[in-house]
Amino acid sequence: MLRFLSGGESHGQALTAIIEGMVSGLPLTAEYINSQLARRQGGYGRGGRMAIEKDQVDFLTGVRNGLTLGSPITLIVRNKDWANWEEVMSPHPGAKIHERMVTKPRPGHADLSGAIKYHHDDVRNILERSSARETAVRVAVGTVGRRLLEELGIKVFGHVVNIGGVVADVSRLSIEEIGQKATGSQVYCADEKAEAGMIRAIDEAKQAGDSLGGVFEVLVTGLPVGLGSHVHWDRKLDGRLAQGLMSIQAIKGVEVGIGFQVANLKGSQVHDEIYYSREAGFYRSTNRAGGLEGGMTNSQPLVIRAAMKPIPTLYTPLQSVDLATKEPFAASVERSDICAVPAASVVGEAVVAYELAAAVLEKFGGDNLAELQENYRAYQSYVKQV
Ligand code: EPS
Repeated sequence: MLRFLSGGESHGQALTAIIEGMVSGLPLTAEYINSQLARRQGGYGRGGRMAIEKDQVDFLTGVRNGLTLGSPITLIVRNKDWANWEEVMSPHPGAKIHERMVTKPRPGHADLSGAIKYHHDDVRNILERSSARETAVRVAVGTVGRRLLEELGIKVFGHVVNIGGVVADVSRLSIEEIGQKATGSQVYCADEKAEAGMIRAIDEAKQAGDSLGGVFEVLVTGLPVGLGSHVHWDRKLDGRLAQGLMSIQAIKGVEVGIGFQVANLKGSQVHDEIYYSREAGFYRSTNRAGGLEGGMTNSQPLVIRAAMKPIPTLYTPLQSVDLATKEPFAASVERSDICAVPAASVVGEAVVAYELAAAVLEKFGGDNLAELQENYRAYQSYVKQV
């Protein structure tokens, strides 16, 4: 069983994670993970914090000589901004907590519910952990999963399909073309015309002191049939993927395949008919299900989208009430991203890669990469002769 725990505050010393259950013998380097961390830091619309951070991972345990050991892998991503926060965020008694105390809960954040629930009169004790800064280490964790998937020929990538209502049209592009075009784009979008509109929308939102959300899509190719299972609710892969994506900060909805459109269409327009040929085996001519049927992969590309709300830390003040005085006020902000949908697409890839790696390890098992690959090959031979 693959599992992980993350720790860390946005302006604390570092973000950390421990991953347990990865096979031994998986080639893994910090450079490989760092390339994904850099993608997460990019994207048009980010704020001042990204000029401070240059996220780099270190392995504290579980990796030796470029290979996983099979033991828990401890990852650390240090916060450069810690240097400016050391006295305020110090773990030791005497920390200068009053210098940056927050009593004004921001609408749309965890601030108010968290402060009440955890008995804090300083909202900072909530916002430091609820911050999307945590996604840096989540990308590092997911990238370990991505590495495993690569060994089986499974490729995961994400692209932005909507920012603030500017919608990309990728209907004429192949999956490979979407990947290539999104990689060269400032907003990780494969449609150049929409990209220009998205950048304009971000500039306008910035001018107006506002923020923008959007939608990203994660695509996965090279999947075998039968990851996940129909037999019980907590083994259904669509459920696990949705939970992973919904747990990303600011994500408000998840769609698989044609998604919510299914509600408006007839059954004959929704389901992917089954065909067979000697060369291809069982195949489909459509992929409306987005590669998942009955909680399992069906060997078609996985297509999953997530909707992100506009970042609720706004330069335009929103009405709220001070926790200490109970006086109304209009929330103000010193620093914020305008739009983090491109970054979220990288986080989404990582989350999907992690869940798929967990499903791969569950299905094919083994303590070592070679053992897992052998099991995978045997399954592929079985599937070919069905
Ligand atoms: C975030 C607020 C901003 C973002 C941050 C997420 O940070 P700060 O409060 O330090 O300006 O930059 O994102 C990251 C630091 C990151 O690495 O993505 C929030 O409140 O969620």
